Amino acid sequence: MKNQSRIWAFLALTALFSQMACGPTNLSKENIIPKPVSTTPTGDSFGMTDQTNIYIQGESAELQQIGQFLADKLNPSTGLGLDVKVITDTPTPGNILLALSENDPELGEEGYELTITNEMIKLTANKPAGLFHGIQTIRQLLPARVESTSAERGPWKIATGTIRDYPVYAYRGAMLDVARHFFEVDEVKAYIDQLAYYKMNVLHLHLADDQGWRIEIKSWPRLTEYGGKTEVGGGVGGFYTQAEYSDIVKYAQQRYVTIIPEIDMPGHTNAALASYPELNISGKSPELYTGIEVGFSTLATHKEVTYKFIDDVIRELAAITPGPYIHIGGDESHSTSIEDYIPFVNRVQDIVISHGKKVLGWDEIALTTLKPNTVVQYWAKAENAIKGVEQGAKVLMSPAKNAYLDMQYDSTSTYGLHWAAYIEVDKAYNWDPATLVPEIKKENIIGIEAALWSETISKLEEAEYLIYPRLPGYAEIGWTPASLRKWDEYKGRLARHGERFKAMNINFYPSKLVKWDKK
Ligand code: IFG
Repeated sequence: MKNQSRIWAFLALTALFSQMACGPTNLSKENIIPKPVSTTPTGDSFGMTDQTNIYIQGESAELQQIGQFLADKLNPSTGLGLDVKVITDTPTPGNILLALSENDPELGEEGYELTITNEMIKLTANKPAGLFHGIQTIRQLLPARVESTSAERGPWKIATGTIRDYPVYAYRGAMLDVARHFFEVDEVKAYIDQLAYYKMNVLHLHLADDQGWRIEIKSWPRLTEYGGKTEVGGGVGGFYTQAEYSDIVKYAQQRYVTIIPEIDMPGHTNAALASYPELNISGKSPELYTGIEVGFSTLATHKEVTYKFIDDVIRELAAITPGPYIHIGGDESHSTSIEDYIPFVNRVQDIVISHGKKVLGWDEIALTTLKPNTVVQYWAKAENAIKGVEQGAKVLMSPAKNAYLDMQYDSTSTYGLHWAAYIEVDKAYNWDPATLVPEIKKENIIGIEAALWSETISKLEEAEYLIYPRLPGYAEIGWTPASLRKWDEYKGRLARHGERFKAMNINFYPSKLVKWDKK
């Protein structure tokens, strides 16, 4: 008997070492999030060495930048010194090739095809955005320690096969409320990096609210000089100069993330009202506000100066926002009568459109006459979103009971609120935007957005406790067909991302619903 067990032990160790030596060989056993549309393993592995380089087909500066992004992510941990080189024909074995394909309609604007043999990694896409998303898959196929910014031991091998992948929804976003508590430029950039890692492509910045105005408007300087100087709890607040905002926009663009700025109105405007008396119905400014009540403020919707103000704000914001949308808020306008709210929102839509942008607004705006390209962001009242559908508007799905990242996991959560629901990581994943509200069909939906309000958090580390581990699930809901999404299978992949969160210094909530330490 003893010999028998010795033989089994020997065989097990041989298998283990051969697995480590020749690397992973089953591409369909990897833990990619979002789950790719199709994966075909070929049972071998590819190893990066210090001879490996990244080749781009053609002189494109954009491909160069994408190649350099990959090199910058892999070199610190692997120490392989990957260079980016231009090539006109097929590179020699042992390398990575990025190339735009002639035409692969199934992949669309953001899809990619990743073909891995034991000699080469070849990534192709119709557009650079697709290559950029494919880069994230390559990163996730490598061991979690590849995400470390310090030297890690190899080998650096990935399983061979082919992945063909493309998203269900075009809009896969997150919202960060920088008004209740201000977040520094570097914190916003770190979040953008994380969104890109999970193939999300929109960051909606909630730039103004009762507690603070966070974006410099040169024609109304007191908005930030005075209206930006505090936050919930009475802290020092802060704001982005237009140069800093443009820096964030550029950083996001390089990661194929679109910035959507929000100026919430006519409610949620105490910071503006405190800065300029003329914007108030009474002509008098309220004090700066550092609490967390909502619904008590309104712009003076009957005064012409209000629309001059809005036109100036939207003009300056549109000029530094390359993305197609400006979000006008429109939520919780409890101090604005509906008779005043409707013409106000109608007029604000015209102002945004006059500056070449499309309108996004919280679901209450569906009570007004929506312009052709206006999008309704469903957060609280399905009946509002349905009114939007009835007007022919697209819906952005952010149902508070499923997609509000500031909801506590359970009653013991250190941060967050629970007015909408407690949202554990399974509830955050177990819903389908296309069937949640029967009257809102897939064709009415532009995409999904997970919203993080910052009443109870004031820095990225605290935000990450609420963002993770739920964000990857929202990324998968936005990217992967619902037919491929099953919580019991997903939670196994998510568990393996715990090591990735750690390697990226992400302060995640270790939900008990996930076996984080199972090897
Ligand atoms: N609702 C408010 C937010 C924020 C949120 C906190 C929307 C659209 C509750 N409006 O969500 O300003 O206070 O969970």
